Amino acid sequence: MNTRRKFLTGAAVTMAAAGVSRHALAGLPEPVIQNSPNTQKPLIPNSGRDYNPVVTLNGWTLPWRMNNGVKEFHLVAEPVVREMAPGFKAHLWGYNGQSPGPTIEVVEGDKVRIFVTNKLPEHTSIHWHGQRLPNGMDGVAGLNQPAIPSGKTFVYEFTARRPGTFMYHPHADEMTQMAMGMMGFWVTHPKEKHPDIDEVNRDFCFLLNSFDIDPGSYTPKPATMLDFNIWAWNSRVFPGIDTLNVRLNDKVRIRVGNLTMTNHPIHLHGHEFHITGTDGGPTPKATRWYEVTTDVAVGQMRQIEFLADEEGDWAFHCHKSHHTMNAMGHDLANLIGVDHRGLAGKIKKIIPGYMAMGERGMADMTEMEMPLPVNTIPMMTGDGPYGSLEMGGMFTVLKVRKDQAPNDYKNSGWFKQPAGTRAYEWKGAMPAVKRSNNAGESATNRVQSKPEVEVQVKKPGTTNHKH
Ligand SMILES: [Cu+2]
Repeated sequence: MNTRRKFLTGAAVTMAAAGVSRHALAGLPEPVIQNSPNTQKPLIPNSGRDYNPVVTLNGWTLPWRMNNGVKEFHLVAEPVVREMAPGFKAHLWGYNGQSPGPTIEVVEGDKVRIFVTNKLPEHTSIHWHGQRLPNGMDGVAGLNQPAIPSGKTFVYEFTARRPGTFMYHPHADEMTQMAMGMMGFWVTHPKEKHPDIDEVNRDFCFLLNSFDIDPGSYTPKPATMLDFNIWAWNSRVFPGIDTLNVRLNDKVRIRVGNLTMTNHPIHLHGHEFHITGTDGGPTPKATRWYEVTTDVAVGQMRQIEFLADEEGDWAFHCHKSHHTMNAMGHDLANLIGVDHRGLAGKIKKIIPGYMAMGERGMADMTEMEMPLPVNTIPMMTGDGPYGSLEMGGMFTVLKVRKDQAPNDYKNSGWFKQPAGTRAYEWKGAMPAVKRSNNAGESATNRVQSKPEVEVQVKKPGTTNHKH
């Protein structure tokens, strides 16, 4: 556990007013607004019970005010401009200056009061996904409460009854408001040592989210149901997603919540992990087994833990390969194997600027000097020490380093692989190719007495079965 220290709010966090006056203490807490899309330092608690804080990937934790033993937070639902990657800004809806909203961190048993101010052009509400709370605090507009009208502030009050990882999001015009980026993370730390919750050295969290933003435009299309083109972690896309920087032999926890409209098999290289928690709470230890990929379904949270005992730069990504792409067109013709020679020149006479692509696969896309519309990033990008990674979207790197200091989250650059430990080119003689003459057959010989018939169809009614 950390020794108690002063608030570390990060340089980019600005208080809406300097300090809190005695008068203000009786009223609404000043909202804290975040201007930066960078991963902020963990927020060391300065009041209430102590805990080991989380690090929100490309995000931040909301500071609170203690008021007569109640932790008070102020969320402001509002339109925001979110930088999703350098060179690509999106006009989203979020909370307190960013999408997703800030992470809320409390301790099991904490009394919590959340003021929600609605600065959107339409009504909203907040549902506290996974929490045990009074029915009137569950946030389903129309069912549990009237929606929060534009311009009004509502107050949610409940006790954080069970430890775990939760999410928050509107439950009013959900399709629009979630498609616009309204969501956030909530972590309730255990109040004492819990048999199924281990202490870890690094505790990361982020949400999976997706958008449909046409290349060259800024605003997501809220009516899109499944055909999204931007696959993001905390409203960032690779190479805009920060790396997870850890020290060799750190025990690492990563909490991943899915508020997209499809599932994401999240895959870690170089290590095996346990699922130590879901949005239902910590998983009993006897139920855990090792995985390297875990599917996070829609509306689910999965919490993974592992020992980072292999030094290096390890890919960490969604295993749906079109989710590691940015702004991809959905109607590309299949050109693999098509010989364009001679054709491109002829087409160019009719369509100036025509470019043949895809006949050797899509990797050439990363080298193509194709003019992009403003506010658009290439489909597959991000350079590593050995060239383009040909990745976008839901991808980042786990960096395990011997010399990473215990509370340091800095990116230390590319891993220097020890000599003789990298894949290398074969430069010796190539043996002649031998072709198998029974390729595709089973390994054991078959005696074929009559010609094979692929399918035998019997029309209903013509069978001479006798039962
Ligand atoms: Cu995915």
